[in-house]
Amino acid sequence: MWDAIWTGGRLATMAGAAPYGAVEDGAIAVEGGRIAWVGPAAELPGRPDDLARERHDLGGRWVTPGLVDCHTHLVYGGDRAREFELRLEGASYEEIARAGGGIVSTVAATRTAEETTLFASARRRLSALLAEGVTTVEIKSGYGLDLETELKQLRVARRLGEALPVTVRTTFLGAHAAPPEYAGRADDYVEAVAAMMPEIADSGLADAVDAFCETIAFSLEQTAQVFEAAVENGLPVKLHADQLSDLGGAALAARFAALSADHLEYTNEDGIAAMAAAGTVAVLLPGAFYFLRETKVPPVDGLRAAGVPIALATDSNPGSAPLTSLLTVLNMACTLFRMTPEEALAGVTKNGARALGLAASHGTLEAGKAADFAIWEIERPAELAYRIGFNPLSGVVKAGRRL
Ligand code: DI6
Ligand code: FE
Repeated sequence: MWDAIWTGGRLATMAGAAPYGAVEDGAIAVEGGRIAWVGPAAELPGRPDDLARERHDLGGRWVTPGLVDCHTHLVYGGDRAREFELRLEGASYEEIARAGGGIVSTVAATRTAEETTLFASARRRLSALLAEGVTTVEIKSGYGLDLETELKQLRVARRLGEALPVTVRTTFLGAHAAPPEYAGRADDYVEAVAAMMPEIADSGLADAVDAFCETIAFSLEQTAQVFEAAVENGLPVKLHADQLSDLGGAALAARFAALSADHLEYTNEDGIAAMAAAGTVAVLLPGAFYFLRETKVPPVDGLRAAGVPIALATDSNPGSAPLTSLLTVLNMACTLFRMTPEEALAGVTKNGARALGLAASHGTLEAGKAADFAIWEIERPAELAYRIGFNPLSGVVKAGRRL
């Protein structure tokens, strides 16, 4: 006997050859938090009532894998609404960053914030994501820029995963910006970040290491130094690459077998080829593109042609993407980047999981994977990307448990 079975629904398994991996009149059985069986109800090995202790009728609704938001900066203090006003008066994101605003202002607010305050504000943002079917989220540090505050952010991220029904993967982003005490001494700060790595790894609070490789942040050489320290300490890497200029960040990420290279607006052909060869996932962040009014669209055709898996994420952060709606990201990816609704959904399921190193356990509806799925009141999966600001979620199952 399985723990529970869901029947009478349509499944977008995101696995197999059919569009969306669709199964009409499908069934999903769960056992011990995992999917025990999934497929057409007609192929079940018996009558549903005889197969499971609990039975649920999906009433013709669609089921997708639980959504994965594979790039967020959810834990931070303060807000940047004033900076938003300044940008509307004509200041650019780079100008504000150079003038000591931007990331550094959030760093000041995050350093002084109590852990309970950080937890409460991040919990509200995370809850907004979960209300749209997210069951796995990545959360970065990067607003502490000293060991103590980076660990504080990572602890809050871990605690969020314990308090809410969501799998949290954490990322150490010490190399997000040089903090004020290292102003004009980026090389020294990079050395300090590399020196934090053993303690970060020993803490068990970080699942990966990220850096911001950009003219206004860290160079290729500085990024490589951070990555070397990460690899020495057994942590996989990912990179904010080629967001505002073509520094060759994607190729550097690939050289370190990065899980993902993210943003990629300016990534060139060589970067794409290197990512394809290394199996590095492209994480596109249309929310930041929209909010910064970028005009350079990431090379979606080139990524597609090279067979690089494309994931999508909110990049939820106070400066460039104050956004807590992954469904909105699906629409933006189609409208702004000309991705298909099917590609967009794959970007927040199968490929999002892959970007977190969770391809074997998450991201598709397949036997053996985590029983994380979302149930939607829709007629066709494309609706998830088509509507704006409408939430058709009707239920979520996390690790086999109905929420
Ligand atoms: N790229 C981004 O878009 C965010 N960080 C990064 O490396 C912006 C973070 C911020 O402005 O607070
Ligand atoms: Fe980011």
